[in-house]
Amino acid sequence: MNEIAANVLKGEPRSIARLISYAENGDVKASKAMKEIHFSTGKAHVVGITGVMGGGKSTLICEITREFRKKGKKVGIIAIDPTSPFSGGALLGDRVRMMELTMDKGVFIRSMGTRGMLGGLTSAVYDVVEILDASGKDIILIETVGVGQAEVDVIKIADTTLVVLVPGLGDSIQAIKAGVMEIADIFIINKADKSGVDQTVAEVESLVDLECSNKERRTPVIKTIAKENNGITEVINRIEEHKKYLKISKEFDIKRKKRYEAELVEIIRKRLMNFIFDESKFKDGIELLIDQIYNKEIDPYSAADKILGKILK
Ligand SMILES: Nc1nc2c(ncn2[C@@H]2O[C@H](COP(=O)(O)OP(=O)(O)OP(=O)(O)O)[C@@H](O)[C@H]2O)c(=O)[nH]1
Ligand SMILES: [Mg+2]
Repeated sequence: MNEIAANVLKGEPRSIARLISYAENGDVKASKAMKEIHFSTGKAHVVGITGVMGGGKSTLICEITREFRKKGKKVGIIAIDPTSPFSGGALLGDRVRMMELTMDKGVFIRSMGTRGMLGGLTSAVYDVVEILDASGKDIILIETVGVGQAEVDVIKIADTTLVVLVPGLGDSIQAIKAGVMEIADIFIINKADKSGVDQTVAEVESLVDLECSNKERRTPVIKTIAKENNGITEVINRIEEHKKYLKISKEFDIKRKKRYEAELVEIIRKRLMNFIFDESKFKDGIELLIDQIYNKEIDPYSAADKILGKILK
């Protein structure tokens, strides 16, 4: 077996970090190792955490991690495009607690940017999930920031999606409008120490009533004060309840297959794009075709046929 793959399977942190970097850079060393580790994956439960900016997602992740660690579970954390890891707050909210997690060998934390992507999650996230899974993590927590495509994309990867809202009409309505209603497996109303929390809970509950009236499972709405570790046990219980529900209802298989579908499409897309734009013989051809399109010597569709014809021949 490939050395880096073998070390990842042993859970060796430096090899995990190195393989992730290879994957992010599209290094051939990554695909070699990725091919081998796949057969040791599938055990980790993947939890996506999304929702309003500054809602306490990182603080929640920190507390959820601490709770799972008490149960002896190993945790992988992926923070996608953290807004201000070094200025505003630490990557995981509270600096002291974040430090504590960084020192813990049972926790692996990685932050990733979304740069270079046409919206949505960076394709390397699929690789990172596979790597952390293969390395023996029981739970993988993925935080996405802001409202947009990344939020919606995270459900293609996550088995369970947590949507974090905070007291205040504006925020909750805004998040729900953004199509968050359908992606939530669990709603969390964090900052329950703030005024208006009961009203927000009632609003979300009534939206859940509408959405789930003809569904097998009703999306739970949980109040938390992440900063004070309040309500976290309930969050853990609900994640475990949802995991059981997925297994019983067979939704688990559907979700996992969707994830592999998205991953496969992404790998093919990336390879095709590299093939077309990076190979020098093709690149010249493309520049020539662009000139021809510009000069009205050829139309874009016929130019695309020419390029694809070279690949599909
Ligand atoms: N009052 C109150 N503040 C909280 C609570 N949980 C987190 N915070 C604070 O809210 C701020 C934002 O917390 P983060 O955990 O960084 O929130 P986030 O959602 O990860 O933020 P972004 O990643 O920037 O979108 C921090 O100052 C936290 O200390 C809570 O339950 N109550
Ligand atoms: Mg955060």
